[in-house]
Amino acid sequence: EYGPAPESDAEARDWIATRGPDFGHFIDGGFTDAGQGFAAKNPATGEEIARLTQGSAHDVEVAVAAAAKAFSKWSKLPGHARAKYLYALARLLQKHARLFAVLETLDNGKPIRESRDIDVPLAQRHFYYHAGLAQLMDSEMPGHAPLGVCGQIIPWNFPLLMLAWKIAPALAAGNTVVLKPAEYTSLTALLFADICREAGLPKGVVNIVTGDGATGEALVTHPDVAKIAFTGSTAVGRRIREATAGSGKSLTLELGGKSPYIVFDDADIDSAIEGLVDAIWFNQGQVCCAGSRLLVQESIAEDFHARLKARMDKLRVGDPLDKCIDVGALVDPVQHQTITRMVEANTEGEVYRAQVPMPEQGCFYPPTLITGLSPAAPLMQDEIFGPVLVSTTFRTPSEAVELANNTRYGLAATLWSENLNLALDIAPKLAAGVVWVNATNLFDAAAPFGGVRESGFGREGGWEGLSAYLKPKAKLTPRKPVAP
Ligand code: TXE
Repeated sequence: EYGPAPESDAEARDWIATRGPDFGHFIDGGFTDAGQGFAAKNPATGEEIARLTQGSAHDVEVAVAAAAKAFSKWSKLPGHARAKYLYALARLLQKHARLFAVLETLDNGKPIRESRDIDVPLAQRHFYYHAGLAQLMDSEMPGHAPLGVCGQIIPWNFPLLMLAWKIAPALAAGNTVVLKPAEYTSLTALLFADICREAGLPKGVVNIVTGDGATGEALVTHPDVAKIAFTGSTAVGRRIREATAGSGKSLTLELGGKSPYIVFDDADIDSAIEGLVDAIWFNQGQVCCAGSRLLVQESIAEDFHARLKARMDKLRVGDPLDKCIDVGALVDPVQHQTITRMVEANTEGEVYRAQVPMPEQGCFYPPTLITGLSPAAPLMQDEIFGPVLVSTTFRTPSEAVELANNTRYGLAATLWSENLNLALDIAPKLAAGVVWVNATNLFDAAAPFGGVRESGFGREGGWEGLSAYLKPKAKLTPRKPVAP
C-alpha cells in the first residue's frame, strides 16, 4: 500500500501567473495582447487556471503573413543550420521538462506519471530526431523543396507531443508554421512559444494562434497556407478534406480509430492483461490508436475476462498530480457526457465497472469493460475515446482477422500469441498502419505512424513523415550537344 505522492504544481502555477493568466497568441516572435476568449480549466477540479484568446480570421491572417515572411529566409538555411535550432529546442524541452509535464497534467488531466515519462520525453526525442534529419537532408534528399507556410491543427489528448509531431518535421524540412492547439489544452503550446524565444528561433518561423474550430477553419481556407496537417476527429478531417479539395494544398490527416487487441489462446496472459492497461486505460483511453476492441479466443475468454476484471479493480483513479495514479481525469465535461451517453445507449452484453474508489468531483470516468457484444453493436464500431473497453470472442485465426478488420477504421492493431508462425501469418492481414506483436502502444520518432481507411492518410515520423513536408523538385539543365 502506498500513500498519495503529490507532485508540486507551484512552478507551473507561477508560470501561469507571471506569463498570464490571460494569454494572447504567439505571432512573429512575440505575444499579442490577450483578447476575448475562453477559459483553460483543470478537468480534475473544474478550476479555471487561465484565459485564452479566441483567434479571429484576422489573427490567422497576421500569423500566416509572419510565417510567409519568415519562410523566405528559413527555407534557404542549409539543413545543418536549421538543425542547430531544433537541437536547441530539444535541449530546452529537457531543461524545462518538469514544468512542461506538470502544466500538461494541470491543463489536460492526464496522470503526471504519463506526462513526465511519456509525453515530454517523446516530444524531446522528436526534436532530437528531426534535428538529425535536418542535418542529413541536404545530402540525402537533394531535389526536394519545402512547401511553404504549414497550417497545423492538433487535438487535446497529447497536446505537447502532437505539437512536436507537427512542428519538428515541418521546421526540419524548411517550412514555417502556424499551429492551432485544441481549445481545451493550449497551455503547453504557449510554454513552447516561450522556449522558441529562448532558443533564439527566428521570428515568424513558429506562430501559435489559440481558438476553436472557427480559428482552425480560417487556417484551413487561407490561400497562403501550402499544407494542412490535422490530427483530430474523423468528422472534422472529412470537412477539412472537402474544404481543401482542388485548392492545391497538401494534406495529412490523422483521425480516429477502433483498434483491435487480439489475444490468442496460447498468449502470455499476464502480459496481455498488463498490455491492456496500456492499450485502453493509458491517458483514460483518449488515444487515437487505443486498443479499444478486445478480441479474445473463446476457449480462454471466461478466464481472461475474470483476470482482467481483477486487474481493473487494482487501477488507481484520482488526482492526476499524484505520482501513484494510473487513471486521471477526462479532458472536459463534454467528453464525459459523450462517453456516458454512448455507454447508456448500449443495450447489449454485460457492463463491468472497476470496483475502485472514485473521486467525488472532477471529470472522472471509471475503467469499464463491456463483454458479449455482437460485432455490429454501435459500441463495437464507434470510437468511444474514453476508458471503455469492448470485448467479443472468436474461435479461429481467420475469424479473428475477419472481426479485426470489421471496422471503418485502420490505425493500429495488437496481437498476442507465443506462436511466431501464427503472428507472422496474421499481422500482414490486419488493416492497420501499425501492428504490435506481444506489445502495444509503442512509438518511435523514426517509425512512420498513420492510418488506412477512415483513420486518415499520410504518415508522421521517419523519412516518410519528413517527405510529407517536402515537394520533389526536378532540376533539368540543358546539355550541350555532343559532337558525333
Ligand atoms: O475533436 P475535433 P473533438 C475524436 C474522439 C473524440 C472526438 C471529438 O473520438 O471523442 O474526436 O473530439 C479543431 N476546421 N478525436 O470534438 O473537433 C479543434 O479546435 C478546422 C480523435 O475535440 O476534431 C481541435 O484543435 N479545425 C483524435 C482539433 O480540430 C477544427 C483526437 C480537434 O478537434 C474544426 C481528438 C474545423 N471545422 C479527437 N473543428 C485523434 N485522432 O487522436 C474543430 N477543429
